Amino acid sequence: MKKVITYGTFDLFHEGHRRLLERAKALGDYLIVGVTTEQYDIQRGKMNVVDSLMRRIDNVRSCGYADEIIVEDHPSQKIGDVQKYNIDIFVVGSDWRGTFDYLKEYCEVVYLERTKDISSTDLRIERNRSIRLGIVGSGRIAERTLSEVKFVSGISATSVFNPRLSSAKAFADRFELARAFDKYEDFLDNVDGVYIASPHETHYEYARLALLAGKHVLCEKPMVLYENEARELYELAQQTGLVLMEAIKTAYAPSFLNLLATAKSGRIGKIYDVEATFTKLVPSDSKAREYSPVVGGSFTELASYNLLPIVKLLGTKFNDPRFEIFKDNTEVDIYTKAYFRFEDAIATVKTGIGVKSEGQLLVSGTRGYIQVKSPWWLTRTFEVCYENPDDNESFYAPFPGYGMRFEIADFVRNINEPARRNYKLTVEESIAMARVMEKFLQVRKGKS
Ligand code: C2G
Repeated sequence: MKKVITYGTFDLFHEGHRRLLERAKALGDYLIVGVTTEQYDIQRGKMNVVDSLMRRIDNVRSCGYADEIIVEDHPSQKIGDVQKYNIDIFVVGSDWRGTFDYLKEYCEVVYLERTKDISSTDLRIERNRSIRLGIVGSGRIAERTLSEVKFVSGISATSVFNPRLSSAKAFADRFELARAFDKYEDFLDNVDGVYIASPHETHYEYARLALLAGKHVLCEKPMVLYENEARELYELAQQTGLVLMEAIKTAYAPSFLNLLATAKSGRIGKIYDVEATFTKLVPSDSKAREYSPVVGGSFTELASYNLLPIVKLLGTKFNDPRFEIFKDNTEVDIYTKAYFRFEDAIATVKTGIGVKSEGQLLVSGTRGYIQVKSPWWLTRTFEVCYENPDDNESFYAPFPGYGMRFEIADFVRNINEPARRNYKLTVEESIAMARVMEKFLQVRKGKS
């Protein structure tokens, strides 16, 4: 008898799950399905699981392919199960290709092509339909975000748009997306929400058209470069009852949220200073996005991150920022320092694509300071330091993968619960960031 095993969360049981189990069963005579526990899903960074373990087991059972159902509750369980149950074939979807090759020592490992379009005609499954996410742009950031989508339940990337059809098609093939488009309207017709990761200057138009077509929008930072554009988009989202979120991943990460709560709780006293640095050396190249003449440069590329802790901790009521801009031989800034004066506090942003510095975040208060070492924007640990170093405290929270799964999870929750407020990055804060970008571009232009 040929024994097959497969594992999964099987949340919001859908056509992709059913087809996977059907094909897994067809590979042998006896199918064992491992269903993950809540605790294990939390541990492995799976977000937004909706159904209880019992319900997920019931759904797997009622689809009729499993001969036996077991529970998976820790990372190293698979090797043990393969041995214990005398397994011949381990099966999983192709979104995990390569990950489980270590099992080849114990059994055959088969990656079955994942189902690209999970819409189903089965009524019971249809009720649980996932949000169909369309990807705008097919560069590196889109790739990274895509690799995170599979960790969020209730959403599935199905389509990609690129004005160059060949690029869209190559991307769809590589990431097993159902459809590739070069016509934006057709693309919008096929999705429920879009993730915009195209060049900065195109965000506004893509976001506007998506909202007008009734689609939710998650837009890479900087969402827009002009204050009135930000206002217009948020008004449009409000009028249409759609979700519009600026994708600054740090804003949604547990450790960063913990840092904000710690700083706001008065632990370091009254905050007088926030200093945020982000530098990323990029070789000078006129073809690189970072050096694109009008909207490239270190500040537009990186400052959204730095502005985040400033607006979160000190608010949005600052005087016009003062910029020190260094251009070297390029059209754009390779290093910028920006000063923000609040009524009784100051903040500094340092960004560099041609100058390297320690990428730290430092929040100074009357009783102590909070320090997050580089790379602070991928916040994992932070330290609260006092006059007496013996009193210092360390905090930690995981930041799995590339970290986009938190913002994607919030995007899904905000879509499913329309009354929910996006307190992690408010409309006002996002608009304030656009105001800063606009001011910066004005100043930089004036200087050229
Ligand atoms: N799947 C699929 N097509 C989809 C979605 C999922 O073929 N559109 C497959 C997955 O590749 C997996 C199974 O269905 O083989 C269950 O998917 P999930 O519930 O998302 O579970 P997953 O997180 O993939 O867990 O130990 C757990 C395993 O590592 C897999």
